[in-house]
Amino acid sequence: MNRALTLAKNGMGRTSPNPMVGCVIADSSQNIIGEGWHKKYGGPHAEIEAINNAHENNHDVRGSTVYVTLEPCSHYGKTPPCAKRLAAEGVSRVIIGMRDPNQLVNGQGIKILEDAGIQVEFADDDIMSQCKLLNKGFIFVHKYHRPFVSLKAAMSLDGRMCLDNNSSKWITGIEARTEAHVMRSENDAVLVGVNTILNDDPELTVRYIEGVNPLRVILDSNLKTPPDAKVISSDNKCLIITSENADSEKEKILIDKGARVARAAVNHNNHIDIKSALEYLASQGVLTLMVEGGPGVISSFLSNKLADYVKFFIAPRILGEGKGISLNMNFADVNSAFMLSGVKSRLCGNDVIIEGRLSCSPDL
Ligand code: AOF
Ligand code: ZN
Repeated sequence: MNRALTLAKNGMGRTSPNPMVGCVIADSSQNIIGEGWHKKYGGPHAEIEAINNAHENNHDVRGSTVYVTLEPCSHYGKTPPCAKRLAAEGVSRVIIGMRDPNQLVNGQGIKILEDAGIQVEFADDDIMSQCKLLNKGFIFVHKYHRPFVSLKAAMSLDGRMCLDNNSSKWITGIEARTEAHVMRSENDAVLVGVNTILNDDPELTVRYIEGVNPLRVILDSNLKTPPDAKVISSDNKCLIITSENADSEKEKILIDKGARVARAAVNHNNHIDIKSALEYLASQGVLTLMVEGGPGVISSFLSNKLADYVKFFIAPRILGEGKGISLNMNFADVNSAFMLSGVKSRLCGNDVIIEGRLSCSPDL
């Protein structure tokens, strides 16, 4: 199962809106005779890749044990059902990392296998939680109809994200920038507010490491994004979410420059409604979202309790007045305030990274 998980991760950035899946086939002496993973959206599923790999090496999979990180599928989608193929191949045992939350499958893959006389078992709890964590976005979209949201923010020791004049570029050191690029490559989309575009003119791409560029999303209710902003390019991966009544002339200019523009509901402050934006992103195949915005955007995800994970970079600086995360929230006591679980912390250059799962996030 560990090997199957490692293989699954090879699909990072290429499988959404489908899951990352890995599969290992072992003979009766527990020798690996085939392995595969889901390489890209629309392509063969992991189980089929592993069966083909075994056949290419002249191995017979009859009587074998199949280790797969996700319940084999039961439906005719872009490809025929893997559970039926496994039954037809005559495998004896299937060990599954997690049940498929997709309603098209959800238990029916297991039923096909069992009806064919195949022994089906679930992996242990530790493996199961690793499988769920790997496909947290896939689970969230199927269970909660929104992406899994990770907040990334850089701040000073006194909790400031920028100065009073909004200047915030490079609070943290160069090492932290590489970390942010790793995080971008692990998410389907990265989101900022228009103020970050106006203040910093970021590219929001993966450059310091090798990895797939995420969709770049800007919350911009009045279409203030400058048409020559670096974030817009002709790769069809820049999406501006604006309000119903935003100026259609401005929209046309941005579309001509290569941006996609979508309309979403706004709240009483004329800010894009976070829940509507997330539902729209899920409908566009975004399973995992990294929020890299300034204080306003980070605050609104937190105060709407629509954030699941935080990774905060704390720089050894004191910025004084300026802007920090302001929540407009009051907790009655410290214990009822947001908590992180599974906390990890480490030094990154001269900055400290603290990350963990937020207590307001629903179960995987
Ligand atoms: C994958 N890769 O390795 C497995 C999947 O649209 P389709 O036909 O490719 O089916 C996608 C669904 O199949 C997906 O949502 C999930 O429920 C199931 N299993 N999908 O893309 C795989 N095993
Ligand atoms: Zn399948």
